[in-house]
Amino acid sequence: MQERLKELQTEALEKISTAADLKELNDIRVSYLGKKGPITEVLKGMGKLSAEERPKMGALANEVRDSIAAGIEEKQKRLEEAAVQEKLAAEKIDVTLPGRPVKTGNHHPLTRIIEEIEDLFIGMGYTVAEGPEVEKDYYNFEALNLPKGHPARDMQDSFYITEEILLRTHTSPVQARTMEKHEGKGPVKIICPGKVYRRDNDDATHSHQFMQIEGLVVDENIRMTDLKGTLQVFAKKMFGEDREIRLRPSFFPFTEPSVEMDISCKICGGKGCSVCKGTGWIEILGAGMVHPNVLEMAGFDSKKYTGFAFGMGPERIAMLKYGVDDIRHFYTNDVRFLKQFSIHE
Ligand code: 2NL
Repeated sequence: MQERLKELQTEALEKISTAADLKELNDIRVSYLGKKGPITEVLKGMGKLSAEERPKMGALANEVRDSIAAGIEEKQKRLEEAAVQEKLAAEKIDVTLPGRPVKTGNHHPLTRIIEEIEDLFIGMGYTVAEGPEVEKDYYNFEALNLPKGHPARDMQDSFYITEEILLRTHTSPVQARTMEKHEGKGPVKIICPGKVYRRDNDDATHSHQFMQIEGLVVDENIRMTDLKGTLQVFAKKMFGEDREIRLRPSFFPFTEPSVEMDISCKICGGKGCSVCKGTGWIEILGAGMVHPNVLEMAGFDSKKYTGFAFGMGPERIAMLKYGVDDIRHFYTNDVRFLKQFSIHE
């Protein structure tokens, strides 16, 4: 019996020392120290021993069981420690490695131009006004001195939704609405950017949907010279202090008198080149003194109040400023085009 116990001890300790993981170790614990294990079996045969031998054998059995249990505990500690070390090694990170670059987007070139123009006018005391793209015929045409049957309505072939509702063909209705809300009391000083729509066939210089920015000032004693000075400041800030402007007579139904503004060509310095088509001047925008009918329809007394307005196309400004040759680039949104306007490296 004594030999059998010693044998079990050696056998168990041998197995413990070769156990590769915690599961294997637990199997050893169950098979040697469990209720149905060999030590318990041996102890069951103690009844056959003499009274003198019984306590000695009991003590030995306890000793064997304790040494196996201690062996298991010791091994368990080492396996757990090894598991922690392995995990630490596997999860090791090098905190000195450089970080991965964060990819950033950038503003659309038109957004940049529009915000630049907005900021410029905000600096002169204007506020930004916006309005609906789906507009009433009244605000898009009638309130702007374009009654039904006016020939200029054909010039701006429009997307009608019903007889009285259309996609706005310019941002002027925003200004008509703002003036009307003012209830005839000046001053009004606003800049209106937004999307507009016209029934055009798209090509290098036309798009059925494009952007417009208009400005409007209404107050007492507003004169043509206020318009000219404002446009001069705008042209120099936008295109360079060395630019000159000139105003040519023109026609718009909502302004009288009406003008178109040119800036001196930067490419040739006024001598004439392909960009300015040999004239030395490049057309930038249209403007004029607000027509008395437009003021009256919005509730202003046109004997007391006068105003100026101007309108321009951000696409055209962006094309001139950045040398873009096709308006469709702004709307196809090829990233190879858009990336060139990134302010990041
Ligand atoms: C152009 C010309 C222009 C206006 C827009 C305007 C608005 C009101 C009253 C009077 Cl509410 N005028 N807007 C005036 C003159 C020209 O735009 O070539 N735009 C791209």
